[in-house]
Parts: sequence; C-alpha cells; structure tokens
Amino acid sequence: MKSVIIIPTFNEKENISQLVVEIFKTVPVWVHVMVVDDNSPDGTGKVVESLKGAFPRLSLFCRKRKEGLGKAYLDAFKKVLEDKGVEFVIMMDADFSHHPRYLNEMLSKRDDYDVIVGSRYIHGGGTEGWELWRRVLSWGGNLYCRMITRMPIVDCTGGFNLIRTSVLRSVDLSVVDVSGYAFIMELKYLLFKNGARFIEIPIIFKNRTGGESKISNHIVREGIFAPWKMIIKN
Ligand SMILES: Nc1nc2c(ncn2[C@@H]2O[C@H](COP(=O)(O)OP(=O)(O)OP(=O)(O)O)[C@@H](O)[C@H]2O)c(=O)[nH]1
Ligand SMILES: [Mg+2]
Repeated sequence: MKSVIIIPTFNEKENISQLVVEIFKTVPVWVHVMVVDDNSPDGTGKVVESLKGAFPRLSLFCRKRKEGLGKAYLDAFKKVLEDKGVEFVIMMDADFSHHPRYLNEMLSKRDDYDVIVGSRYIHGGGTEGWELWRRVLSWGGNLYCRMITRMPIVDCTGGFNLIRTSVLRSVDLSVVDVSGYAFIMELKYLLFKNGARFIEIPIIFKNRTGGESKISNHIVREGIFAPWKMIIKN
C-alpha cells in the first residue's frame, strides 16, 4: 500500500521544511510526500531538493510557472496516478493551515470512505486568525455552493482532503478548467457525481503565519460562477 500527500507550493520557503519534518514524524512508512512547486522565486524548490537526502519518501515535482492551484494539482494527479501502487492521495496546503496532526485520523477512515474531507464547518471544526471578510466569504461561498450543487458535505472549498485513487481515476479531469477554490469545488462535485462515499472530519484551519497570502480577486470571481458552470457542464 502506498499513499501520497501532494503539497502545491508557491513561495512557501518559510513553511515547507518545518511542514515536511512534522509530516514525516507523524505518518506511517507507506506515506510519501510530493511537493509540486511552480518555480517559486523564493527558492522553495531548492529547499525541498535539499531535504530529499534526509527524507527518502519526499519528492519534488517542478512546474515551469505559476498557473494556479488547480493546474498544479491536475498535473500532480496525472503524475501520481502513473504509479498503480498508489491507493490514496491527500491534498494539503504548505502553510500549516492544514495541520499534520489530522493526517492519521484521515488515514484511519480510508477503508470505509472514498473521500475524507478535513472540514471547517462541521461540529468541532473552525477557522482561526481570519479577518471577518474572509470568514464571511468562505462560509457564504460554501453555503452557496451547497445550495446549487446539493453535495452531501458542508466544506465544499476546503483543500485538505484524502481521495481514493481508484475513484479519482474514474473522474474525467480534462473537463476542469478552473483554478482556485473553484477547482476544489469542481473536483469534489465530479467525485460526488461518480458515486464517491464522503465523510467529513473536523479540522481547525489556522490562517497562515509565514509567507504571503495568494488570494486574489480572480480566485473569488471564479468561485462565484463556478458552481453554476459545474452543474451545467457535468
Ligand atoms: N504550485 C502552486 N501552488 C500554489 C499556487 N497558488 C497557491 N499555491 C499553494 O497552494 C496552497 C494553498 O494556497 P494558499 O495561498 O495558502 O491559499 P489560501 O489558504 O486560500 O490563502 P492564504 O493562506 O491567505 O494565501 C499553498 O500551499 C500555496 O503555496 C500556484 O499557482 N501553484
Ligand atoms: Mg493558505
């Protein structure tokens, strides 16, 4: 059995080494980590490269330029799925908003579900350190997405998820042409449409303390139209 934690990075030099160390302290030996870096100008890729000696289950996938979270994940999925031995992938941010302490709970539920969502909006979950506008945007965005798509989860945009690769393989990812939170919504929607069994586990999402925020107007705008486009298209 093999599982791969995929971590997309853009300028995460301040976070990535500590995160990698924490992850490998926590997870079983069959869990690997692949960092997908978009040629970060701060040298995140070089930092990861330098850690590979100490952590043989760490790999680095370099992309040429920044094209958004969605593109980075799509390329990473393609690469990971080439290895037929990988049974699960985990999507995780590099900035400690998704804390490694939740990984083992996620992994422990893998036999009974196809998608395990680290959820900020079920009982016991939450966000810490966000300004009011981001809390409203995220909470409202999730409600909006749920009402349109009728997905059986409350955290549609959360990016901390475990996915069974056999189910991921059954999804036609070539239809996805969005990038930010919209990418995560669409991915979950496609999995839902393909009959994936979902469960949510509560997580506390802490705002990043190191590195710079990458949220943009484009990402928010894209999220407004995405649920409608998704249900029409799929
Ligand atoms: N490879 C790649 N990674 C990205 C890109 N944009 C964001 N990321 C990474 O994706 C993860 C989530 O992005 P974040 O910027 O943390 O998104 P967020 O949590 O909504 O917002 P902030 O934490 O406020 O920036 C982080 O690990 C980022 O480094 C990108 O264009 N390419
Ligand atoms: Mg973040």
